[in-house]
Amino acid sequence: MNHSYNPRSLPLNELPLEKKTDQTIRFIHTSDIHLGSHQYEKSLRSDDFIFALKEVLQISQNISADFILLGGDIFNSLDILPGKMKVIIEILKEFQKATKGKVPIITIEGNHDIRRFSRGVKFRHRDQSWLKVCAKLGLLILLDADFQAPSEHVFQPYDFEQVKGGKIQIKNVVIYGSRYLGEKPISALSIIRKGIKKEGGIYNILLQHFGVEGQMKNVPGVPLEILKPLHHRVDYLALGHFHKQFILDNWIYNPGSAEAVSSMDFKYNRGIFFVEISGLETFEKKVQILKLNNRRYLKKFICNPFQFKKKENFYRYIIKRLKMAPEFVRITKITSCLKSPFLFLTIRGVKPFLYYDIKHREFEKFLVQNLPIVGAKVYQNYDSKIITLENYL
Ligand SMILES: [Mn+2]
Repeated sequence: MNHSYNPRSLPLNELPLEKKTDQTIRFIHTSDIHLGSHQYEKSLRSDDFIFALKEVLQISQNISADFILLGGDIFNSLDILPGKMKVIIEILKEFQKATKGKVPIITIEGNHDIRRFSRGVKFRHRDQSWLKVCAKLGLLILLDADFQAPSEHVFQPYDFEQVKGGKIQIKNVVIYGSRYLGEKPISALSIIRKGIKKEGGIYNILLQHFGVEGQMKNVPGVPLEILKPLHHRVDYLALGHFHKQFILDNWIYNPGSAEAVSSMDFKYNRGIFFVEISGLETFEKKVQILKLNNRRYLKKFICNPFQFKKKENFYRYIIKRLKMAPEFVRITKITSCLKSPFLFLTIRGVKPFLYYDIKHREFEKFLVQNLPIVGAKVYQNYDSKIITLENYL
């Protein structure tokens, strides 16, 4: 299934600087930035997501992109701290200024962008999102389709005055997009297909927020067979939703999350796509995978030598052992290091006393307080049958 997957990635300093011809279109395709993630737990970590956005914009500027595609889940939820939102708006404004408004950012709403998240309070979705606010401010183009309309009107050209529309043409590329339609939007996909016009000399991109079945274990997605009829009208299917990267049959592209949103994400192949389309009729496509400068992570394994009588002693022993690790000795010397890592810790050896059950949350918090790390995930592997990090990597 993954036969067309090309895992080569390009170091950012080797990006092309040559001038492109008038017939070449360049764009960046990224997704799932999850701005606002982890904001309450650790401010430093929440800035990682903003940094990822900034980096995407910087790269787009460096390669003289014609546009940027964001495949949804740009925000983690409707909850975001005002201070963070202010920074995001400033970054988008600065980008617009630096590129003289000539590099539109085109996006759609993912499931997270419209997620109700006010804890404990029943909140009815009122058709609001931060993406809508950004679109109203003229900072990005938010596409959506009208599924009630007859097929020729499902995708209306984007109207900048009304801040509304389902498609936009940039040079000889037409980008179609709609909001999140559920995990398996089978019937909506047939409406979408009929709404897309296939014209000679036009390269069609469809921007969607869903996954493909089989690409992530136990995560529902659209069967590949259902997508195949779309290929007659869509040259490049730009996806978001699955945080793991995949490329299928040389036309379905999912970049994966821009920064690791959960601890699982650290293990996935992720990045952004740098796409070049050249030739007015032939549309030769070149796709390169770029890796963003994401938060680093460290894997450590500690063998517990004996049954400590007190939990505190066990905790202290683990910290002492970790502090001796060369990586931490180095990091401690560079204080307030922005790139302090995320720690994956597996503890093996002698099982601690049953009466002090190690609570992962509490232990992880303790590790963060006592080490130069930004977050931690603990695995206990006293019994070899337990699945640990090693089984995944
Ligand atoms: Mn997501």
